[in-house]
Amino acid sequence: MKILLISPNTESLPDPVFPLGLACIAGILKKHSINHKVLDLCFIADYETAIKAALIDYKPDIAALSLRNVDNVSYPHYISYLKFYRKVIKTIKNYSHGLIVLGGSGYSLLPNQLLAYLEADVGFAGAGEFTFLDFINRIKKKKNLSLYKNSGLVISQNSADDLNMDHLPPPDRSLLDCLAYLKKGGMGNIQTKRGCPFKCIYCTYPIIEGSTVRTRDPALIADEIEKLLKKNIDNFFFVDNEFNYPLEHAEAVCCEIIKRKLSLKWSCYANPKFITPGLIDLMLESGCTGLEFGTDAANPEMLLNMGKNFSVADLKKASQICHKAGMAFCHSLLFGGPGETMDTVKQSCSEIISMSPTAVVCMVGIRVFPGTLLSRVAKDEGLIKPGEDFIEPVFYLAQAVEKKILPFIKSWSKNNPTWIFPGLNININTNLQEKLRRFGLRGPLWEYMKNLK
Ligand code: B12
Ligand code: SF4
Repeated sequence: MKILLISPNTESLPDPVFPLGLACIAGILKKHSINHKVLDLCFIADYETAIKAALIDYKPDIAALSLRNVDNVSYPHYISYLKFYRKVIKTIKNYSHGLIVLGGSGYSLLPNQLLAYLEADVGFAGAGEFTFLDFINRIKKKKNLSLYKNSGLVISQNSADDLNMDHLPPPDRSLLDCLAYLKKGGMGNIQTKRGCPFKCIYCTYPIIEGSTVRTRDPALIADEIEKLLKKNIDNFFFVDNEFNYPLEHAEAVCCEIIKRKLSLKWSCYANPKFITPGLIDLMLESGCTGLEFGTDAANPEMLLNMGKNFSVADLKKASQICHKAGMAFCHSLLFGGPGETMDTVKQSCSEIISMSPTAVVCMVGIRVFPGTLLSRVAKDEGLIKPGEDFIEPVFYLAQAVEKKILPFIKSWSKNNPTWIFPGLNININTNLQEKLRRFGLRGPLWEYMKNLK
């Protein structure tokens, strides 16, 4: 049995992202001595030639694609990656009769729809290590691959909550060019846990990872970092939904890094509710250069509507703690959720200004995915029609702000250069990003906004 793992993610904004999910699958295949190779299309200009060469040379039984992104979830400058994936799959079919299987975070959001749209054979939704391994073992026993051709079969990791992360092998990065990502401004990526128990109305993370938190042993995390440091990867993003929940685990990870005297820079997403001076000190001491709060709004009504588990007071307190310790921090805002008015938008803006963050990343309109609470609201409001397949994006944008928000943002951003609006290419775009990277800037670009202040 030969498996070709393919990463077709070529997005370079905000920076090229190393295919960690694919490396997790490579890790389990390696552990079980299953013959596999990797084709990463990220830095390849001529994808057709690369695919042809890989398939003719290796003749895999299965081409397994890791679909990280569906689209850039950005409004109004929206980019879909699906047409490119379709071309990739067409090319694969030209040179291989093997099975085509799909997995990945993006895939997991629309498993049946994408299997049909991309005309692949089998899909794996959610964590893929055990489901994919089981599938390969099943095929090996039956010795009949063709059973699954065009099967429409979607296998879900429905017991994700039972998955003990410490039983998993570490991601295997050996068949990928990790340094290429760093050179282009990307980061090494590390997962310290899976799952999120919170219920923000639009959020897909609990769908992808499950809602029960499964933490990894800090010693195993530090082992993984040590190995990467030996390969000169010294700038990391901790990819957890919320690095600082549970607080004790986040502290333990920092302590392990400090104990081993590992020299790295890292950043992460964080929840303002679980920020303490002690944690921020440990984060700084272990090399953290900045954290990104999933704030969404700074107005009591909108925090409630968005299902957030913190208050404006929590946001202020977390911001103050960061300021006091000298930690760079960014608030991510999402304008246009249910109940948003221009008054709530303006209130959020002025509250955030008073917190004086290093930068603000601001999205307008929320990409709706099935299975979220927001999709129910959107359905009730008639935004989602029966039979909607979500392949073309549906953006939720409250009617009260629909016409006024874009002009407001254009004028707001003129006086606020540290506010980034990715969906409007304001204060970030490919040209600017390339220029900054040429100066050798690494890590999240928003962290450099402090130089603008
Ligand atoms: C961390 C993160 C980031 C960081 C990444 C930093 C870094 N250097 O790693 C940053 C902030 C840079 C980022 C940027 C973006 N991100 Co992001 N990100 C995430 C996040 C939170 C974690 C991703 C991760 O690493 N997970 C850990 C790995 C191990 O898990 P995994 O990839 O899912 O892999 C598992 C399974 O999916 C499966 N699997 C994976 N591949 C395969 C293959 C096969 C064959 C099988 C069987 C199984 C399988 O098994 C794996 C192990 O269990 C996810 C949300 C989430 N919780 O998943 C969003 C997410 C992936 N991002 C998303 C998006 C949209 C983006 C951006 C386009 C946003 C933007 N407009 O800028 C950019 C794209 C960047 C790029 N170049 O691709 C979306 C993608 C889905 C979608 N809507 O299209 C997600 C799901 C969030 C969301 N909004 O829903 N992101
Ligand atoms: S936004 Fe953050 S806290 Fe809320 S559900 Fe998603 S991952 Fe969890």
